[in-house]
Amino acid sequence: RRTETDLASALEDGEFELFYQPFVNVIQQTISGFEALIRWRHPQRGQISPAEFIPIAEEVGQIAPIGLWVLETACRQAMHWPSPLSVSVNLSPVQFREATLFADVRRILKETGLPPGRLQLEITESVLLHDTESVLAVLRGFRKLGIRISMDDFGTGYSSLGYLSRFPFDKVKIDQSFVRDLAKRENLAVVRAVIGLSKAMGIGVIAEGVETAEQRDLLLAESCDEMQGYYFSKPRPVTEVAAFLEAFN
Ligand code: G
Ligand code: G
Ligand code: NA
Ligand code: MN
Repeated sequence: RRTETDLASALEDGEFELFYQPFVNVIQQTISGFEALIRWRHPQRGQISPAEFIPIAEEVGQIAPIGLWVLETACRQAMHWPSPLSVSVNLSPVQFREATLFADVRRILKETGLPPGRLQLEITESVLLHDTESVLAVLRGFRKLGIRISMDDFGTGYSSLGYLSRFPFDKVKIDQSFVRDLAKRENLAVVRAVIGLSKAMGIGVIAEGVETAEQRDLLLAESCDEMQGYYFSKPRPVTEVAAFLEAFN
C-alpha cells in the first residue's frame, strides 16, 4: 500500500477524475454552479477518497501538480456549461507556498478561456495562519482578476471571525458539522450567528452537507437560501452534469 509512490504516477497515468456537486439556490430554484471534487481510481485499490490521499499529496510534495491538474480540468470542463454557471475549486494551503500559484491560475484561465468571473476558489482559514501578508496579496490578486473566493468549512477552525474581516471573501461555506444536527441548540446558534455576521458584512452564505428536507427548511427559516448536499445531489461525474441541469430545470 504505497500511496506515496503510487501518487507520483497517478497523474500521468490518468487515474484522477473530477466529480461535481451543485450549489442550489433554494428560493429561486436555480443552480449557480458546481464544486469540483477530485476522485482517484486506483488500478488495484479502487476508489480512494481525497480525505485519504490529499493530506499525503501535501506531505510528499505532489499537491502542486495535482492541484494545477484539478484547476485546468475544472476550467476546461466548465467551459462546456451554460454561462454564467461557475466552477468552484478547492485550494490546499500548501499550494500557497508555490511562488507561481497566482501566475499559474492566470495562465490556466487564459489557456482554457474560462471568464474569471466563472471561477471560484475555496480556501480554509488555515491558509491564513502562516505568511499571512503574502497569502493575502495572492488572494487580492485573484479577486482583482474577477475570481471569487469562498471560505470553506467555516466554523471548524479557530479565530474564524477575525479572518472574515481581514479579507473580503465573497462567500462563506457553513461547515456540514453544524448542518448535520441543526436540532442541537448550539449548532443552530452558530449557524444563525454566521448567517447574521456574513449578511452584515455583505458576504454570501452557503450551507454544506444538507441531507434532509428538515435541514433545508430550518436553513430557509434562517434566511440561508443557498445550499449544497446529498439532499439535492451527490457529487457526480462530469458526464452527468448536463443531464442533471436538464432534469433540474
Ligand atoms: O469529495 P469528498 O467529500 O470525499 O472530499 C473529502 C475532502 O477532500 C474534502 O475536505 C474536500 O475539500 C477535499 N478535496 C476534494 N477535492 C479536492 C481538490 O481538488 N483539492 C483539494 N485540495 N482538496 C479536495
Ligand atoms: O471540505 P469540503 O467541504 O470541500 O468537503 C466536501 C466533502 O463533503 C466532499 O467529500 C463531499 O463528497 C462531501 N459531501 C457533500 N455533500 C454532503 C452531504 O450532504 N453529506 C455528507 N456527509 N457529505 C457531503
Ligand atoms: Na470545498
Ligand atoms: Mn467544506
